[in-house]
Amino acid sequence: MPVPNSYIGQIFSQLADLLEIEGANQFRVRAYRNAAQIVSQWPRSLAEIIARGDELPKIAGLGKDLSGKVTEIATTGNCSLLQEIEKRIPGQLSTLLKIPGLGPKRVLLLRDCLRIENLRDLKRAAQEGKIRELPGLGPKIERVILRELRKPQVELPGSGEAPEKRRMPRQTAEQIIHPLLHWLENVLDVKRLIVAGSYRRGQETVGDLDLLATCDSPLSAADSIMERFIQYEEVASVLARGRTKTSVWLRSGIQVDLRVIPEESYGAALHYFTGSKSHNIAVRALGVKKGLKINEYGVYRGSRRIAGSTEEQVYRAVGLPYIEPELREQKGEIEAAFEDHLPSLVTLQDIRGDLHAHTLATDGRATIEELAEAALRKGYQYLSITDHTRHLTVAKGLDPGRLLEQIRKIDQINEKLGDLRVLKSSEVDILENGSLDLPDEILRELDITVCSVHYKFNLSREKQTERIIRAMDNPYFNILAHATGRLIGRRPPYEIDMERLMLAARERHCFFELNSQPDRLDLNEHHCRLAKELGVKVAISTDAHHVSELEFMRYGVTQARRGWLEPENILNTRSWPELQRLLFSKRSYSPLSRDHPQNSRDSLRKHMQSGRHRVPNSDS
Ligand code: DGT
Ligand code: CA
Ligand code: CA
Ligand code: ZN
Repeated sequence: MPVPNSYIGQIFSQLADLLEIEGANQFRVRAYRNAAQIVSQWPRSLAEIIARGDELPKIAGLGKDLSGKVTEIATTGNCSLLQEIEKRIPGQLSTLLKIPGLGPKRVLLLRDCLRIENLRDLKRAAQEGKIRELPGLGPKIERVILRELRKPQVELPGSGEAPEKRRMPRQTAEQIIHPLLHWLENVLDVKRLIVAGSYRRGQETVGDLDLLATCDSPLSAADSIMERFIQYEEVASVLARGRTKTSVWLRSGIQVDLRVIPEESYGAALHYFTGSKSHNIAVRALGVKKGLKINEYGVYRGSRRIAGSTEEQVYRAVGLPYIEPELREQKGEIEAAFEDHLPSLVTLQDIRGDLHAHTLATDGRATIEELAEAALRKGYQYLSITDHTRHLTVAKGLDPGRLLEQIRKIDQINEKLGDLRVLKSSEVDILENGSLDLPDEILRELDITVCSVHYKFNLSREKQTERIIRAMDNPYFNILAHATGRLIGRRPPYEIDMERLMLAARERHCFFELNSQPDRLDLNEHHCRLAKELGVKVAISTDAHHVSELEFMRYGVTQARRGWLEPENILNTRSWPELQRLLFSKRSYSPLSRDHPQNSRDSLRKHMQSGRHRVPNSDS
């Protein structure tokens, strides 16, 4: 059996860790880390391509050297470079990497400060309470280490076990399902084709894909559609084949279940296979109370079928209005439906602009003009250019001089552009002490800011929360970008007290970003609901690094819908003048006003006199 992409990815990620431990060039380390990510999420099996004797597709981020390694791993199951480095690295240092929370930097710290070279040393040091004393570690990581070491030993990848059944990011699932739908569309007599399951509910990751096809009774097209399904070139194996249900395993490592149902059962089947299971159970229970039986074929009173061709009918039969798929998680939606309090969820059409995008000036791959033209084509009213600031050197972050240059350029572009306003903005680094990475004199020139944490992820919950609140005190802080720093499947969120942060944001007239990058999607759905409950507005932003990534807005909107958000809760459903009014309210807030009302009045007076738009920073 060919090695799965995830296996190749794991080897790359091991290589990155070991190279980092060895002190290799950081660009080389990053190249392997990127490659690990790219390869793991690549929708087609690379080993299969190689086994067929085909050439590997051109994959951005995978140069000649890395492609060579992919071929080596795919054909031999091994990587000679990995074996070499493992030999070079003394003792069992690399085994320490298996402990969650221990990356290369910490492993080196443990070695240099406590002479820890293997799991036994690690355990002893943790038991003796020595690890908590190291800078950046602490009692929590010590507890994690002890807990991990009590578990039966974690296996390194490549020890021959079956590829684990992992949940797939939504974007990857999307890339896989579209060509398959296209392939199936051509079957004669198929009326409808739709993806149900967690995918339709908008979950950020999916376990498997559930496809529904309808045709006229008595399922005239069932045989031909199943036949075409198993002939799809990406099918690696057929798990089960029946007339109405067939399951296959695709080369990309995901299972697809296809069900064929009669057209008149469309609504009942769609409802049934969209789930969630717990939502369905609750709906069926309501049916039972009314003497109804609900299954995937319809709603029945005794043997008489009373509904089932649309989902609306199914809900109506149990006395409910239609419930959007994103809400069907048995998390209050049924109660809300009964009380007629279902949210009117935000849609892509409600979005008026994008408040986070990067250009060639830092780590983006588009010019301001290209992004602006694309935003204009989308019918947006505004687009923020938010390049990084100087602290983020890996992204060529802008210093005040370069930012001023960009500001002037945006002014010129705005004179030429008709209906779109390019907003002067910045993704300002929040420094470790909570100050912002640009002086107020520069921040003052911007229309809006997004601020974010890009380093020191490992601060305690308390410290991280304080750090961000301190940053929000700055009068030019508008939106907290990617609030948890997580990368789905790769990096856990950093520790913060979300409720406290949101309360602080509300008090300071700050906002939260829902980052639409498909591997970020923070805020998660629970955070979105919390924001709504606490009255904190959310900006759905793409954080685009390329023109095509402006399309990521749909992932953000889906996530917002899962979080019950309505247009009213979203910042960028506003027109620019409305948005400006919301930003304006930040002015009336000064951190000093809490402790020193006099100071605050003074600064406000000064502000009025100077005719400035915003209150000068208290410490400037
Ligand atoms: P996933 O695939 O793990 O991301 O999550 P789902 O929700 O797509 O789950 P899946 O694929 O097992 O099933 C799809 C839907 O079909 C599920 O949401 C509800 C329905 N379903 C599947 N099996 C059963 C079952 O045994 N009983 C009931 N009531 N519903 C089921
Ligand atoms: Ca599923
Ligand atoms: Ca399934
Ligand atoms: Zn960022």
